[in-house]
Amino acid sequence: MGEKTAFRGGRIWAAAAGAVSGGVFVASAEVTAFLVARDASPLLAAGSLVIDIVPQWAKELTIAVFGANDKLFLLVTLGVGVLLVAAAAGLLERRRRWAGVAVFAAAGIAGLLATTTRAEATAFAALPPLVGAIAGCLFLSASIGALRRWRSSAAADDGRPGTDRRRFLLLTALGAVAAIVAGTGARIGTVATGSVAAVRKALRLPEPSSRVTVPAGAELDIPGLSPLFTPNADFYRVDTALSVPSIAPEGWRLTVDGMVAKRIELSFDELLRMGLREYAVTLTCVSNQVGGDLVGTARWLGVPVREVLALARPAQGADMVLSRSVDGFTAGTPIAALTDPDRDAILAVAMNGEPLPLEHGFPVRMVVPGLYGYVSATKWLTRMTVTTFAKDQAYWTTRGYSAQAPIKLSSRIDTPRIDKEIPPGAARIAGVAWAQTVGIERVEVQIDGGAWQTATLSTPVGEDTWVQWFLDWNATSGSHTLVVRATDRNGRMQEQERTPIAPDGSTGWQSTVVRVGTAG
Ligand SMILES: Nc1nc2c(c(=O)[nH]1)N[C@H]1C(S)=C(S)[C@@H](COP(=O)(O)O)O[C@H]1N2
Ligand SMILES: [Mo]
Repeated sequence: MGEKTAFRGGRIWAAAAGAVSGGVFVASAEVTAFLVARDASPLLAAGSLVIDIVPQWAKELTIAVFGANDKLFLLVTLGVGVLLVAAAAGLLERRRRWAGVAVFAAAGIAGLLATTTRAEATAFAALPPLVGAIAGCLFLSASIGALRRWRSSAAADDGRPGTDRRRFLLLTALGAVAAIVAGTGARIGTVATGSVAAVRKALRLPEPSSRVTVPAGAELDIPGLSPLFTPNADFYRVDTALSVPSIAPEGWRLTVDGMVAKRIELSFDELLRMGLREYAVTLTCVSNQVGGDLVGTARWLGVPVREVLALARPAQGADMVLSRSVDGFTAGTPIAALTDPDRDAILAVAMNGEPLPLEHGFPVRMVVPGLYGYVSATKWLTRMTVTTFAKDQAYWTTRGYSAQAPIKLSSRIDTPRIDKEIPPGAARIAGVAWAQTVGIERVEVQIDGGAWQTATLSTPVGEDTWVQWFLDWNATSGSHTLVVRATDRNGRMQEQERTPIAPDGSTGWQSTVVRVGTAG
């Protein structure tokens, strides 16, 4: 009979089991977020939602009362709210099976909406709330089930209440400990390893002291023609990185060492304080085939490399800077190209108006007009060693490519395309041409082996950017061969002879075939 009165406080136990289940829910979501989607914690997503929807006066009041701890206050409030709702779900579940589980399922759906509707959400963002809800529901159902068994065995007084009581208490205690340990562990892990994507998104760069002026007529409006500035999403990407390095600006350091009077180290903020300027530069890959698309133009914000090198004072006799990426890639750039006051070699931090995309070298990369990427454009830059070509070899130099590799002047036909028939009549042949550091003087097009016709050029932004060109043509039905060639401002014509990309870039005039349909 004594055992019968031992079952007391059924409501409190149910509330406790509910609260622990809530903890299991949140902790499982945090662990999943840590593993697959660092910025898809349902708790934080709910927090952001609250920040977005609470009225301004409430925000100001919170900041007035809690100061810089306002976010902590929000999270603690949210945490307490979650525990209260979960405790209520425990009570509901005790009264009616599935009633509490339904509350958890609803919370899971709310979490799903919160994590998946954010602008930067990936498909993985659905996992943390899903896994959390499933784990929470299972735990709630199991613990309230154990509580029920304890109660009924106490009522029946069949000698098992002691065991059932221990089972319930053990389950609840284990759940609580596991939730606290795994939940805080995952949260700390997520914060410590930070989502660099989120840091990048929140990063505000200082205004540059100068901007690129884009003259009237720099951009032609012709369907099928490459835009003057290549959108970041369309910009070609070439690197040896299996997974994109993720470096937070806070932890970033640039070391300048080697043949220098003074070895220096710069933080990201120190680099920014040197003053940003904007440059328009066309980047080109040595692997670009004639007519290929491993070339693109962007507006970059950066600091001249020569100003950074000047801080370290390179020694006489040095003729190369070996730049190194965090992933081990290296490029060897002639020091003359980096210190030349007439060439805007920069350490770039932004691309087309936003911090460098992670794939394009966040937080800092090199951009050197006129040199192929593999000898100059080191992404995820971390070190510049002043040295000599005789002493050091860069990544691609030991793999069959030249140590020195200026970009070869080239031209490309963008439209009409070889794979798309056009109607007969007035047509526009258009494309781009580049001769970085020199500029394009003339682009000529030859149709079906006839006379070379001079194309109209867009107004150049500068000698480091490509120009667009077009030629009007009266297309007649049938197949036609188009050939393009460019001449730079030094009077040098693009080489006609075809050579492969190795060891220092392809040459040759692009030739393409256009099919023109019949009228009507
Ligand atoms: N860290 C690193 N930087 C790198 C490379 C690389 O493999 N690793 N490739 C280079 C090459 S070959 C080119 S053409 C350019 C391409 O820059 P993008 O991917 O931003 O277009 O980056 C250069 N910088
Ligand atoms: Mo490249």
